[in-house]
Amino acid sequence: MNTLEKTQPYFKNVGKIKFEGPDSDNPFAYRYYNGQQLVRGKTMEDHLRFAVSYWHSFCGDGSDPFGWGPRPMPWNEGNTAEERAKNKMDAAFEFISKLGLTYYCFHDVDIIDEGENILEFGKRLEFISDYALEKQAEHKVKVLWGTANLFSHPRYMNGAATNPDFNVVAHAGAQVRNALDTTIKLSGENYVFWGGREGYMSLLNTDMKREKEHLARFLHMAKDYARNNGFEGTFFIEPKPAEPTKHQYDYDASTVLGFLREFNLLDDFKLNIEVNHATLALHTFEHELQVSADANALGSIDANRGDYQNGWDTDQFPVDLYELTQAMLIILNAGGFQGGGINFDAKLRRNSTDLEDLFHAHIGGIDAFARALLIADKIATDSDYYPLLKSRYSTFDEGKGADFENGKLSLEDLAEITGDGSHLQQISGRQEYLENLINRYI
Ligand code: XUL
Ligand code: CO
Repeated sequence: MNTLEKTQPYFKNVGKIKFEGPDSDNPFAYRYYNGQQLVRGKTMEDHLRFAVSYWHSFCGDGSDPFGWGPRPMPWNEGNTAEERAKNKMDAAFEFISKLGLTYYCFHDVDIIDEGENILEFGKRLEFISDYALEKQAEHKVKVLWGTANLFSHPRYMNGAATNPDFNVVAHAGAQVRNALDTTIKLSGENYVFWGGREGYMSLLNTDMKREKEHLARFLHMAKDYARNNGFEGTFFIEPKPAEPTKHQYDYDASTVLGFLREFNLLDDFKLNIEVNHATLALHTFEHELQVSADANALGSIDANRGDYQNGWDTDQFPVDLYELTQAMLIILNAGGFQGGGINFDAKLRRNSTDLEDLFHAHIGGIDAFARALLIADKIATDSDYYPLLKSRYSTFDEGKGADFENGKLSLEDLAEITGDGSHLQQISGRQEYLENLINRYI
């Protein structure tokens, strides 16, 4: 008997997760996520475009800086890298289909071990992507985005595209070329750059200007290569301020937009906003979404949540309806994602060690987002939220306010209009009223 027959299916105790409605007491059912249900003329599935992330769900064993991983991962069995990679892929597709989802996201190193060197790694990627093509067709599952892991291997300790040593930059280029080839072969809809080590630990040994120029040059090369090889999807940059480096160049959405604009990359690149990265940058998730949406660059999101007491990237599954409702209001108002979706960049807690825990985590996150979508839609259609927001700026809709917006007034005109200032009124921002409004609809 080979390992495959012995262990499959991996999630024996769980069947297909179905929508059973809010009154169901089945923990292995959706209460709110009903993929085919229409919201504003579009199915929930098309609004939310959920993806399972390969790294947390099938590679992460729960290890942390203080201890090795307690999580059993039966799919890690196998005598060769190829066999192990196939087993892991079987587990991944079993899981994604049982959740009834359409997408997954991966790093190159998630789907097969690197091996001896980059040439060997390239061959292994060709092998496992052949298998992925079969699995995708069989399960009707697609790639939301692919990426290259340019941060785990020690060769990248000083950065990848921003490494002060050109030889490492070239190696990163080879790895990204292979990851792009794999993504294109699997009809991946997008490609992500998260610059984990593109930044510095100390400014004392860093020529920041030169490193950022190298990053831009590298992104242009990757984009040109992908476009020349038939990739029509969107590239995403995923901002994060720090961790693992002290300072990351893709600090937050505003910083990344400035960078993309400076280096003429805005036509091809949009943003992938991650909740816990936003809060590490001392912003709310909603703030980062709004900054991206205002620039017409809200590409995708990495869904998770941080911990209010811990300062690091805890990558917990999302559960907070109040926060998610605010996020969905922005996403709906932006007309949805530009090419992307909702990738669960979230991991189980170290002590969640049952195979079923992976289901509870995803079901919870999926239902929380579905519920937030329904609530946000109700707020948008039934409440006075948007009219109130709009009316706050109504003095700019006509007369002198409209002249101001249209650039028809000078500073002297403003002084003349205000006169002695005696006609100014106090107008409440009504923050608490709006906070209660959100709660009312939850
Ligand atoms: C790390 C992180 C990454 C990216 C992909 O904080 O979010 O997993 O999403 O490299
Ligand atoms: Co992420």
